[in-house]
Amino acid sequence: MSAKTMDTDPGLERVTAAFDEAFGSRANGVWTAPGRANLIGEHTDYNEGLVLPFAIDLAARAAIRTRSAGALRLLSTLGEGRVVELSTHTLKPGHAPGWSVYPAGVVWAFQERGIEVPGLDLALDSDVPLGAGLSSSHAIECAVATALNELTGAGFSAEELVLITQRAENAFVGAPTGIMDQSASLRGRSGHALFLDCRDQSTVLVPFDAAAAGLVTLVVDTRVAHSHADGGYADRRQACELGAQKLGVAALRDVSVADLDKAHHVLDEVTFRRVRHVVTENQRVLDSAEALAASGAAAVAPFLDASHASMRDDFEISCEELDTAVEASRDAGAIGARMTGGGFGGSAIALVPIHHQERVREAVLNAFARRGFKAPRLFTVNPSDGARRLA
Ligand code: GAF
Repeated sequence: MSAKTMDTDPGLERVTAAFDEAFGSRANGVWTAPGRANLIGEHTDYNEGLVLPFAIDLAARAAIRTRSAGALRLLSTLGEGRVVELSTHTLKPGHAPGWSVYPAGVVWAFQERGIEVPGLDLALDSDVPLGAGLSSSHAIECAVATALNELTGAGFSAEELVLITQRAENAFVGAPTGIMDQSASLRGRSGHALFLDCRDQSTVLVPFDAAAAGLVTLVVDTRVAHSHADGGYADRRQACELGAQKLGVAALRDVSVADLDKAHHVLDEVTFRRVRHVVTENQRVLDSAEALAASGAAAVAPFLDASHASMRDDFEISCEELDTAVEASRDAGAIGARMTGGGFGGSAIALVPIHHQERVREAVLNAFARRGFKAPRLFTVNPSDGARRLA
């Protein structure tokens, strides 16, 4: 591995050292995949709608060496230092413990696609905060999928890898998620947000340069842990499916803002509000992508605020900590803010003028302290490249 790559990714040294120590030899290679922040377009992906996420400069890494037998030996620097031993021959949903469900799920999903996966020694490391709504699980899955794609010679396209990692997440991990997170992690590009049509996986890379607009993208990790395998996410997905069925469409993607009046008479009050969120959110994604392309990062700010209100009031997936993060940052000078990701905890993002950054950070910390919430973690993120081989 070159000195240059070692310099540019501090996690590389960590993961190779962990690998060497656990397995007593060198890895064949190290692959990385980033977490994501979603600029806008929440709970639209599984409704075949539109999203505008970006890959962030926090990532997972997988150091891997192939073995001839079917043994999977898995280590995570975030675990208790214990190597989890599984077999490629007997993998099945529900049988991989703790964090090992993510790499094992990807191996399983490759096998399901007819790819023979050899035995593997695999060490994981990540600096994507866990359970913070920044897609730490997909970062691991996408790093492992990118590695297996090369090591097995499978040669899947990015679009196929998206579906394979979604299958791992849905059927092996047990979280009924859509395709946004892995698309951002696999297909993101430095300096850009990824406009993705989740119906056909077509994409447009839209330049997203906060600094050029005098802004930073501040993340407020509320440290309220969430899991998409919990009931809330599945419940919202079901409400959307019910709405689509009652409205006689294949997916809520097919409902426009102009159709909402009619939908009001057909749906019960709660389902209507769930539907209204998705329909108006799709429109906000379109408007945001256009505004971003035409006028730069500051132009998306009003859509972030409207998106947060819709998630808080119509989709009901925010929580007091997320609302506090959004309100405090807006009051202290952020030009737009919203919760990001699946909700029920996790993180909010705020577009903050660089010169107000300290004031906003302080205001958020103070607001959390006043309300007796756990202190949030605050950091900035930048759009980064998607999954790739590091060394
Ligand atoms: C989670 C899921 F993984 C995504 O597929 C998406 O539905 C998101 O929540 C909500 O927009 O991150």
